[in-house]
Amino acid sequence: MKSFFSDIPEIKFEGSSSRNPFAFKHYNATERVEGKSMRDHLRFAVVYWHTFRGTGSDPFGAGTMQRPWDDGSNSVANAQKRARVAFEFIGKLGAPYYCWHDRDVAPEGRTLAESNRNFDAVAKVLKEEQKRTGIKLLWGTANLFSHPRYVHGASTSCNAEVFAYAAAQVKKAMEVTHELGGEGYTFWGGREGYMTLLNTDMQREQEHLAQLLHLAVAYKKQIGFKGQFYIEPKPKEPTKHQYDSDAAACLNFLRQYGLLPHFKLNIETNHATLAGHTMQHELEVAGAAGALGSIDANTGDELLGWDTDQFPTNIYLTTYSMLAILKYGGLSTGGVNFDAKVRRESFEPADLFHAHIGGMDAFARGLKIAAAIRRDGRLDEFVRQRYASWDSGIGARIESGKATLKELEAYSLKKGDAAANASGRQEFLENLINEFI
Ligand code: XLS
Ligand code: NI
Ligand code: NI
Repeated sequence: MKSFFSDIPEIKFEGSSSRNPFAFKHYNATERVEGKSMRDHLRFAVVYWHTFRGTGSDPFGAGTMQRPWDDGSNSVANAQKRARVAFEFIGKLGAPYYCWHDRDVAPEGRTLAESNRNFDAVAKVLKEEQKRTGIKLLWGTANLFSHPRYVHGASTSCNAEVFAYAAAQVKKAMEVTHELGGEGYTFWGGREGYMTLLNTDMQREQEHLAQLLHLAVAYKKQIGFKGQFYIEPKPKEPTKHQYDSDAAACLNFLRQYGLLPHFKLNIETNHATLAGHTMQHELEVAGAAGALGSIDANTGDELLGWDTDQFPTNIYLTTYSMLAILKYGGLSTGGVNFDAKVRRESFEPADLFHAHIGGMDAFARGLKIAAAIRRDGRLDEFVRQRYASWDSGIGARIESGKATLKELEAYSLKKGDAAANASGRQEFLENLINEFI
């Protein structure tokens, strides 16, 4: 096949003094950090939807992206060609993984049967390309939000026929993920929420969402798919309120419906900020519950209130993300998936390289800085000290669950006022972080 990126070299690590825009300054795949290669820590993935299907259109204007390999048609042949180009791109970049929705890779047909045939025809090419390049599928997912049939949601639709159709789509997407050796499968509740409560039976809708997930868990077992299931929280957009609104809401939902053992969370930065949280907060909530699975790495614009899905370049963001990820043992089945799109104004193919190189370098720096902070030990030691009153005496007794209210009253009456508090030292700790940035 004709090369579409012949003017762009394979992206290599050249070190921080390099001025080559088509080189990594910090991401050195084989360099070891905390005993593991950067490649294995970060497990970078390229998303098919933004990178190969994004047109650059917005509510006020048409698409702008120059994608010379794409004939603009909805044909299977075009989709197959695009797949080969995608692997040329991912291979040159040196990312080990990619992710897709069913409808990104293959065109939707007039019937479900035709859609499934189209999907199989493109999956055949994806499989060949995976084999040729060694690039692997981090996770697959079904697009249950773009088609007008999903106007009222998919599994949470008021229309049972739509639930059935969504279930069929999930079944097929799971099969193809399995066929391609996918290491995970993600559920993002695209329109699983409401626009107004006036027309919504929220309890029933949530039960239906849980039902679809239970059906998927059962089918996973049936076909022997060993990949990890993920739920991706997002509070709003396209709906006013999405049921999987943030990490805490997802965990509560999974627990309530007996699904927690089967799922981990896929945390996306811009979704965290839309929920009014930091990425670090969401990672902590997931990690503390043993449910930190994967991340959709992007960033929002703090002055814009929607999911702008920009590439992450902020070193504080990547440092805080990697601190949380390392703290909870790293991404095992998951990865750093660039659910991000180049700006509408960045319409040349070369911009796709700049965007990914920048994101990968930002995460590599975040990883190195987080590891250095951990090696230094002062931050951890400060937190350990801060809770030292729990390690012995009355604190240890409370933690052990043996203390009663009566006993604590007697203790406090005898002691008088609680012991003086120590400073939280926020500014000191912020300065400490800056020593490493
Ligand atoms: C949209 C979501 C979506 C999921 C996959 O905001 O981030 O892209 O990651 O369905
Ligand atoms: Ni996402
Ligand atoms: Ni998103």
